[in-house]
Amino acid sequence: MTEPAAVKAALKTQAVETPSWAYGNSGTRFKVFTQPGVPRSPQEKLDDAAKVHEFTGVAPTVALHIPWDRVDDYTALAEHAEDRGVRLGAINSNTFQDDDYKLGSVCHPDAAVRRKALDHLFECVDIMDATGSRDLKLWFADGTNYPGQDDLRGRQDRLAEGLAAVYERLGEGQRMLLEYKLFEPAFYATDVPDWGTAYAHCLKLGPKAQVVVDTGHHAPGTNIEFIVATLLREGRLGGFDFNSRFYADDDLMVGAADPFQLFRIMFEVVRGGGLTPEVAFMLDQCHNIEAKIPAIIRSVMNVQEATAKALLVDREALATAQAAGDVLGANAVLMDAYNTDVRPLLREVREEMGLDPDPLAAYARSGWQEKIVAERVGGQQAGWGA
Ligand code: LRH
Ligand code: MN
Ligand code: MN
Repeated sequence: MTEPAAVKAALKTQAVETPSWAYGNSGTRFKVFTQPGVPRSPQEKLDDAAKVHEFTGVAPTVALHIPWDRVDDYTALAEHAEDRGVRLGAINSNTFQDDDYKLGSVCHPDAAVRRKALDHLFECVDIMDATGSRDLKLWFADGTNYPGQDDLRGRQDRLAEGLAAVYERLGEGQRMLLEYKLFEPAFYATDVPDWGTAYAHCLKLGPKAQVVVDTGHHAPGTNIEFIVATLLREGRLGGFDFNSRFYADDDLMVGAADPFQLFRIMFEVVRGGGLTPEVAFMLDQCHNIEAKIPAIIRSVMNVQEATAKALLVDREALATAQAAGDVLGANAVLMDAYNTDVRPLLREVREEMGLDPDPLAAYARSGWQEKIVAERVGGQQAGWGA
């Protein structure tokens, strides 16, 4: 059994990055619902993210999405974040919302469009230079809708060329995280559909290229913890986009649909030595119908609970049962940890960190929600889900 003090220490140093776009209005292709008090600017998104960190103590960084968070002065934006006790995290590129990208971005058959996409990716690296961000997160909506529409192999060649150019541009201490997604918006063939494709490209590029696992980007039934174990084993797990799903890329609160899956993923992270800053634990969610800041607090708490349970697995007993071929015994060790109520432990952790043991209640009491509802009129759309 892992010592309680070690479990607590690990939980105190855990860091969950929240996404700027989760603070804005969002919805589905049918309707974007507006909520009172949502941020009107990237600065206000950071103000809200700072509240999540204030009440959880483990959400010190905020991911940006460009151009959704475009500002004139990124150094000033980083200072704004620091003044509020948070830092800017991963820079997410966006090569999917312009008309030019109808047939793809870095995989597009037209060199001029590929150039435009590349220029955007270079701009993102410039922004990282200004913000001090370590990670460039790349997700490409590239793909085709019909067999024969474009040459599958040719698109891979163009992708490799684009990625190599971005890799070249990375500075000291910077990384690129390549995100895969099974389908959507392309319905026939996506150019980076799975971890194997992402891994193959990263392997060719070099150690600064890492794979990012968005938990909503797989076929139903996919064993995501196996992918996590494999990538960690190969030293190529750059991070997560956490969220949960019932059907496709639902972007619901992490741990809401399947807390057992989140536990299994976190167990492989712990088992593989991945609970380190080398693995970025990011949320990628949209809160279409629920209140945003409390939903993000809840999500951070869900990650903490899964992590606590993963840390509580009696690894020695598990190894003994596994070596003895004790199928039921080994399974029971894992389930014992999963079935532990870790909420009292987390309350203690928070108290020891000088926080309120109940972050949601503390936020509700803080008056922040009333303040932003009163002060902010005309909140920004997240830029996603419209
Ligand atoms: C794509 C994705 C990717 C984008 C984000 C808004 O589905 O997961 O990470 O940047 O959503
Ligand atoms: Mn994502
Ligand atoms: Mn997604």
